[in-house]
Amino acid sequence: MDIKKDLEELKNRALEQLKDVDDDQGLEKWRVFYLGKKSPLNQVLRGLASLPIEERRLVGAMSNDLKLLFESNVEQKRLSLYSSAVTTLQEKGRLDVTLPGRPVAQGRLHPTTRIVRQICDIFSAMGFQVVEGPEVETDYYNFEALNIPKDHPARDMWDTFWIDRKDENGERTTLLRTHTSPMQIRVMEKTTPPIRVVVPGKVYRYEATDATHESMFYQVEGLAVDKGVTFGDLKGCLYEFARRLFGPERKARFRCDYFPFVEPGVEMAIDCFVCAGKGCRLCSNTGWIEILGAGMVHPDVLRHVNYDPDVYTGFAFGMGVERIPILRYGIEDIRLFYGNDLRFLRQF
Ligand code: YSA
Repeated sequence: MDIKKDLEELKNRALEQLKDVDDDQGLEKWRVFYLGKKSPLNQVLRGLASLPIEERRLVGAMSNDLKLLFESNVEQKRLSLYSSAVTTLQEKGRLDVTLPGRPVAQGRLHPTTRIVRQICDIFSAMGFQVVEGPEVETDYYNFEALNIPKDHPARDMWDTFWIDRKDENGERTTLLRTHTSPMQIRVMEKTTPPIRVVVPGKVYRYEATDATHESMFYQVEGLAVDKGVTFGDLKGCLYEFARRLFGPERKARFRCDYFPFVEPGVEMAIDCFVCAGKGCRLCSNTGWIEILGAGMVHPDVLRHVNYDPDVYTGFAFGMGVERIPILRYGIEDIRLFYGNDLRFLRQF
C-alpha cells in the first residue's frame, strides 16, 4: 500500500533530520514542519476520508502513532539540548547549580476584595445571584426612582460628584453613584420576580476624607422581591448572614432608621466582638456595631418599575464593606485601604 510506504519514508526522513538539529530554533523549525498544521502528516490525515474504510482505519492508526512518536522525540531532543547547554555553561564556569534560586514574588488579594468575596459567597449560598452595575449613573437611578426627588432633603445624605452633563432645562443628569442602591431599580426593570441579588461595587461621595470616611469606598447591596416577602424574611436572612460572617455566637439587633426607598427602614448592628456587648473603644462604649442599612422596599419604588405593590413585596439592604475589616482587624484609618502602602497591604 503506497500511503503506508510513504509514512514509513516520512518517519525515517524526519528522525534522520532531527539527529542534525543542534539548537532551539532548529528544533522549533523541525516541530513546525513535521507537526504543524501544514505538516505532511496532517495532509495524509486530511485525505483519509477518500480512502476505502479498511485502508482508512489502518492509515489513520499509523498516522496517529507517527504523530505520537514525533511528539515524544521533540520532547527528548528538547531535554537533551537543554542539558548539553547546562553542561557547556558549567564547563565554562558560568553556571553554579548549587546557588539557591531567586524567590518568586507572591501576589495577594486586596483586603477589600477578600471581604467582598466572602460576603458574596455567603449570599450565593443562600440563593442570591451576584450582579454588577455602572459606576457612572444618572440622577434618575441614583435618586429619582429611589423615591428621592430633586427637592428632597434626603439628598443631603449623599454628597454627590456630578458630571458636567445637563438636560434641556439646565439640570445636571449624570453623577458617580453615591451608593449601590440604583442597581435595585436596574435589576427590577429587567426582571420579573422572584428576585434575589447582591450587588458589590465602588461608590463615590464628595466628602472630606478622614479616618472613617473615604471619597471612594465599596458597598454591597442586596434585594429580594417576590409574592409574600415579609420583614421576618429580612431579619432571618440578615441574622443568618451575620452569623456566617462573624460567627455563630454573635447577636444582632435591628433599630429604626430612615431611607426614602424603604418603609419601614432599619439599621442592623451586631454585638461588639471585642467586648461581647460590655462596651469598649471599638464600639464607642455602646456594646453594638452598626453594619448595614435595610428595610422593606417602598411601594412607590415598586410602582416606579411597574410592579404592583399589592402583589409583590421585597426587602433590601446595603452595607459599607471597609467597615467590616476595619472592625475585625482594628484598622485605625480607612485611607490605608487605597493608599497603596505595601507594608499595610502585605499584612492580609
Ligand atoms: C439602605 C436601605 C436599603 O434598603 C438599601 C441600602 C441602604 C444603604 C444606603 N443606600 C446607603 O448608602 N446608606 S449610607 O449612606 O448610610 O451608607 C451605607 C454604609 O456605607 C454606611 O453604613 C457606612 O458603612 C458606609 N459609608 C458611608 N459613607 C462612607 C462609608 N464608608 C466609607 N466612607 C464613606 N464616606
